[in-house]
Amino acid sequence: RSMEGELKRALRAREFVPYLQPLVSSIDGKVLGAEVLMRWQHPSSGLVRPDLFIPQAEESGIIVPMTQLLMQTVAQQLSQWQQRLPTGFHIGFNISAVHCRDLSLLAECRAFLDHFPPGQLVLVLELTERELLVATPTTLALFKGLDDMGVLLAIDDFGTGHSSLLYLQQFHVDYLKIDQSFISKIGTESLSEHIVDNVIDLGTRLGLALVAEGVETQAQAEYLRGKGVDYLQGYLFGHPVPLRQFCNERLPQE
Ligand code: G
Ligand code: G
Ligand code: G
Ligand code: MN
Ligand code: NA
Repeated sequence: RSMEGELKRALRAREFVPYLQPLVSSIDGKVLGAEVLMRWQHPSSGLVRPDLFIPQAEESGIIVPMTQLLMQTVAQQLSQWQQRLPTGFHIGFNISAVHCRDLSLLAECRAFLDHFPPGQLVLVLELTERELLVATPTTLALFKGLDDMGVLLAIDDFGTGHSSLLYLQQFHVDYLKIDQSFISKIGTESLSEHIVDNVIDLGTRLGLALVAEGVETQAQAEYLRGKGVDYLQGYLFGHPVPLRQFCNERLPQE
């Protein structure tokens, strides 16, 4: 069977499952939200990491129904934890550029938010800086509609691409997620360590909230807090785990 056929089979069999990784405040370490990371629970190969199937899913366009199903699954499962979800809890999904070619995301985000009382959840869409969107009437209408709905937009892998101020304004960007390749240089006392300062300075000058990804050490966390980075994510605070485990272990007790 072709990879595309195998992905279609897996989609029908609902083998793509949500893992959640916490997003914490750099000030007090409080869990403010989570990023949803897709995993493939393959019947014979076990758990497959996304870098092994997301690129092919994007090429064939199957990533769109895969993401739609992931959003539905997360909405259904998470709504069962409503009593323990703090008000304003952030839930982030990774969205591929192919998903932004029409306006379907508007209805999908609306359906997601409809599972929760107004204001309880903040929906965040993460778009990678590696594949920047072109400003067309459709993409501008899409992101205007999302903005009107209160959906936040984050630029993922920030620092690896080349988003301009105009780009960030046109698409109503709210957050920049600093790529983990920069975070890993903190504390190495190398020339490349200083690149992270430039990325933070750029983000700060753009007036956007900053999230650091891939934080693995206390030294990195302290450095980032000192530089005014508000949100941290990484193995130091928690690995991506199945949704139910995340809710059991990381949501505040009633
Ligand atoms: O979860 P992990 O660390 O293995 O993620 C590897 C890559 O796969 C990251 O670039 C991440 O953004 C991407 N990824 C994970 N889940 C999704 C998803 O649901 N949709 C898309 N488009 N990318 C995802
Ligand atoms: O591209 P995106 O940022 O969506 O992907 C996040 C990826 O980084 C996921 O594959 C996730 O499992 C991984 N990740 C998350 N935290 C850490 C970390 O602290 N260290 C490393 N090496 N990878 C991480
Ligand atoms: O076990 P794990 O690698 O996910 O833990 C990483 C960090 O997250 C550790 O600093 C640990 O103290 C913290 N942590 C683990 N579980 C919880 C939890 O249920 N609540 C909080 N607040 N922190 C936790
Ligand atoms: Mn991401
Ligand atoms: Na990233």
